[in-house]
Order: sequence, then C-alpha cells, then structure tokens
Amino acid sequence: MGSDSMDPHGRRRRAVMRQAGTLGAAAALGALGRDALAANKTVNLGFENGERELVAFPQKRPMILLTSRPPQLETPFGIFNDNIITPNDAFFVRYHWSGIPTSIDPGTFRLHVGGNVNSPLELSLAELKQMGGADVVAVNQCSGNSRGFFQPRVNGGQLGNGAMGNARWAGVPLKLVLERAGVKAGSVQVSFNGMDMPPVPGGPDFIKALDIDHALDGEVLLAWQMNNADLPVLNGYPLRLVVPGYYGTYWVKHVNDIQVLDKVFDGFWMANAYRIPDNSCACIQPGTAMAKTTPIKRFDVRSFITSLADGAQVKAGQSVVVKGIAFDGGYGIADVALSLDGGRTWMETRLGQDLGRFSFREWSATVRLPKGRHELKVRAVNRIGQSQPMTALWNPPGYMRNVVETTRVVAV
Ligand SMILES: Nc1nc2c(c(=O)[nH]1)N[C@H]1C(S)=C(S)[C@@H](COP(=O)(O)O)O[C@H]1N2
Ligand SMILES: [Mo]
Repeated sequence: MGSDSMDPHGRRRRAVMRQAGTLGAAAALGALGRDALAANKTVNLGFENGERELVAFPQKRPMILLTSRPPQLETPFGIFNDNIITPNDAFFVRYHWSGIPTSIDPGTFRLHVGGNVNSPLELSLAELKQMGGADVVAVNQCSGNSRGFFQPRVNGGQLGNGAMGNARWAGVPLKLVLERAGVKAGSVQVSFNGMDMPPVPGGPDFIKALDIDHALDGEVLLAWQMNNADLPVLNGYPLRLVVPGYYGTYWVKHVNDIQVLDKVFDGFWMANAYRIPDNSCACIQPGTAMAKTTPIKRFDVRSFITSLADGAQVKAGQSVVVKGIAFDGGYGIADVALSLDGGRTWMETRLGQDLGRFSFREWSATVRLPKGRHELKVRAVNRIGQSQPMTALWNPPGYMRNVVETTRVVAV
C-alpha cells in the first residue's frame, strides 16, 4: 500500500507502509520520508554550492544529504578520523532510482542464478549462509566521490569526499555459488540485478556485469553482513555484491538475480554509463569530450589527512600528531609521505595496522609547525608503484579523483 508524505524539503514522496509483525526492524524502512529527520544542521563541503543539510534516515545517524529520493547520503568526513572501519550507521548511501525496496522479508527472499549454467538455482538466505563464510575488509567508494571539486565543474551528484567507507564484509564467495550452478563453457560475463527498480517504465534497470574470470576469482563476495551485523537496508539488505578494489558501482545491493552470459552485457549501466577515457590516466583535456571509453574498474590511489580540517589551527612549536587514511584498488599501500611546505619537501609517515590490501590504511606522523600558515599535503604509493598526481586529472563524468590533497593549517 502506498501513501504520500513529505520529505525534509517539503516535496511529495511515496512511502510504503511498514507491514507490521512480519519483518524485523532491519528489514523495513517504513515511511522513509516521514522518518527522515532533519537534524537542522548544515555542513559546507568546500566547493561552490556545497552547502548541505544533515539528515538522519532509518538506521543512519545524521548524514550529508545529496538527494532524498532516492536516498543519497555522504559520510561526514570527521567519521574517518574516529575509526579505520566506518560504522554502519555512518556508511554512505547511493542509489540511481527511487524505486528502492522498503520492506524485505528475509524468509521469502530468493537469489536466482541462471543463464549459461548447467542447473539454475533459487537459493534462500539460509541456504547461502550454509555455503560457508568468508570475509574481507574492503573500501567501497563511489566512482564520483569528490566530484564536486572538479574544475571545470561537471554534471552529476556534487559529492564531497564522503562517498566512501571501509567495512568488514561477510558472506559467501560468488565463485562457490556459480560453481554450484555449473558455469558452462563459452561464458563471458556475469550480470547482477537488485530489487530496486526505475520508477518510470523504460528507465534502464540498474544491472552491472563482471567478466567471468573476475566473477570466479574467489575475491568477489555475496555478502549479508557488514561489520558483524546485518547489512543496513540502505546498504543492500539482505544481500549485496562486494567487489574488493573495484568502484562501488559494481557492488549491487539487494541482489536477487544473477545471470551467466555468453556475450558481453550491453545494458545501459555498462554500455553507456560508468565509462572512463580508455587511456592510462582515465583523463582528457579539461572541457573536451571523451573519444574511446571503457568501463570503470579499480580504484586509483588516494590518501587524506583526517585529523585536521582545512583551515584548522594548531599550537605553534608543539608536537602534533597528524594522521589520516590511504587506500588503493587492492595492491596495498606501500608508503605515505607528508609535506608541510606545499609539496617542496616530504617526510615519511608511520603506517598503522594492516587490515588487508583492500582496506583503509591508517598513517600518522608527529610534526612541529612554526608560527604561521602551512600547506600540508599527503601522497600515497601502492605496492606496484602507483601514486597520486600533484594536479587534478579531469574527465567529463567526474570519476576517479585522486589528486594529492591539500590541508591548510595555521599555527598560532
Ligand atoms: N541495487 C543497486 N545497487 C547499487 C546501486 C544502485 O543504484 N542500486 N548503486 C551502486 C553504486 S553507484 C554505488 S557507489 C554503491 C554504493 O553503495 P552503498 O549505498 O552501500 O554505499 O552501490 C552500488 N549498488
Ligand atoms: Mo557510485
């Protein structure tokens, strides 16, 4: 049954009523619009038109609101300084279509596996859970994370740096499920579809595909847990794809249909969207158009200072621990260097606990800053020598930003 309610901006939204009794709290979003509480606070993301409201959606603390229909929420950046693992209630949320599932019955949920297989499957959550557990700590990052900082500006969600998060994901390796179905010879790709739908007929359903070798590599998971708890509804309850090292676009939420294909999947979200310039920098001359494109894949290398916000004050002449995070597409972080003078000289930092090559890696350094203004920069290198550019690369969709970040501080 549908009913109308108002979102925090007073726009009309359709809300699906909670079906009392049959569902656990975690399975029901209830009347999203009514429950989303404006915290009556705003944050500024640091680019023009970067003023955002903080709004609490079900199972979430107040988060930076990009859109409410569909829910698109960014993690307030300070969260990344508190813990190397991003808490579930602060983990970012990204959807393409407003037709998101608002009530899911874990008892009747089924995962369908079909296409180019010997025996198509229909698996319940209980059956999936019996297939054994695997887990991985991995960063999920949106392709458009930090898009709001692109110069010249580009179309798309104007995100700050909070469309990323690091969690321990637990589930079953996709490989085991595909092997149970029996992948036939000649298979080329595997497609993944979730329970969300375009709200208008003809809108392309959000379906993604991985190459068959990738799908069978044992690293890709069908996950039901995040940080030892059920997935929050907005992060894909009851089951999502986890593709370590790859951009979030492949991490299909509420996944309930998997098809093994004997040709390259040509759906909109692979053939038309989430494509980058087909060259080594995934970049082109600012303001020009892309020629040859290819689907986006692995993260590039990134690093951030988390302990000091841009414009922060520190005590002059006293030792201060500066810390932050670094990550890459799965080779692992080898080194993080810090500059206190705008990039002229660099110092080594200490790396924190290693939670695996797909995780955020903490780094820290003890510094003393003389009175005055300072430009701090941080640059990571991964184990295959990839690093970050000193000036930002550009592409029309605003993907893969990984410029060396600058944090200005004043020592007083
Ligand atoms: N079913 C479904 N899964 C989806 C999407 C979506 O729109 N629908 N968006 C993808 C994109 S682009 C990203 S960045 C991640 C974000 O994951 P999160 O919302 O759990 O942070 O989900 C991915 N999985
Ligand atoms: Mo994304």
